[in-house]
Amino acid sequence: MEWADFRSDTVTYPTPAMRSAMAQAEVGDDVFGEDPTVARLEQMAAKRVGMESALFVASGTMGNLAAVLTHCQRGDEIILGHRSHTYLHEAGGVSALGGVHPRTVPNQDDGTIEPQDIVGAIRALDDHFPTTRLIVLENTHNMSGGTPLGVNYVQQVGTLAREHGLRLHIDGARIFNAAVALGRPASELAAPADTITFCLSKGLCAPVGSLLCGSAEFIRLARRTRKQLGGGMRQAGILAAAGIVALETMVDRLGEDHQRARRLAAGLREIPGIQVEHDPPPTNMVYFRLDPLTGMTTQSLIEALASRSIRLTARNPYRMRLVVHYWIDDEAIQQVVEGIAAAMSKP
Ligand code: TLP
Repeated sequence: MEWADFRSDTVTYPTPAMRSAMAQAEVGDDVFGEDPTVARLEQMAAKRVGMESALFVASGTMGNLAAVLTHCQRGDEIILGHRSHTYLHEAGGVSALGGVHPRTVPNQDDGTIEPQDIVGAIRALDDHFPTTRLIVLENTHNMSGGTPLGVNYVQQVGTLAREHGLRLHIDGARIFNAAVALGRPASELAAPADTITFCLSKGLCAPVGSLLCGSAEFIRLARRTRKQLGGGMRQAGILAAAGIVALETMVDRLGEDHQRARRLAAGLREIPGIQVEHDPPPTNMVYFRLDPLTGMTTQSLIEALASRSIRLTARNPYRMRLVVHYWIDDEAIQQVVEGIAAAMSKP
């Protein structure tokens, strides 16, 4: 059975071109620095985001964790949004494994953090306090509707970080969605940061992997951190080969996903009892709320749509996120809107 899967863009499986590149990849032991395909991917990745160097890691979570553990020591503090992925959805890795203290400040509706909130959270030098070391931004901001953070905003935070002797890391899991939506190169969005992580395994369809990018010296240290995390991979060129195809062929098309997401939102907003958030959706995600008075819950929608071979997932009983990606076509958009409308119209 063919499912239309809207749960995430992480569900994307590799394209035929990726499978063939994987089958033919030249490989070596990457822990010895001998995998030419990984080396090529790392060079391409660094270039795309305008950084000196890059490191291939198993996941976005590992990329962010390796970044934080390399930037910080035990007892250091990072400032990040209260709805950031690193704070909410990375199993507390920075504190569990790094002894790093997360200091949350409010994310605004557009995923930004007010610069004055960042400044207000910076610790004075005092033996009572953790040491503020790093600011973490997320672009696009997942929990804020997949909203891209603009170039000016990121520059402002970069300047603020430098003024206060702090570093800036960007969780750019979907940085290319941001770049395409804003019509700016990813390198411009990354320029104010010291480091950035981006994912190959989401909208870009590669099966596995993310890149942590930064200065040559930072990446040299991060390579050791990755080893400590058990992330030194051997013939990883098999995976990197798909990543190269992803970077070469899957970035420019992300605008198609954004267009379909807008079409999806336009269909959903017509359905009584549904309130689309962040409407029109800025990138590839559509968040919506159900009016509790309709008697429907997200669980009942999930069940109703499963009978139409459509997979959905929920944030809570009244809030849902649908994600558009390469394997979602126009027909799937039409089917999900029709399916949700039908389910909502049942007494
Ligand atoms: N996000 C996943 C889930 O974990 C929620 C999703 O379906 O959106 N940063 C951001 C902004 C992310 O959205 C994700 C994954 C990650 C990091 C982690 O990437 P992976 O899953 O590769 O560890």
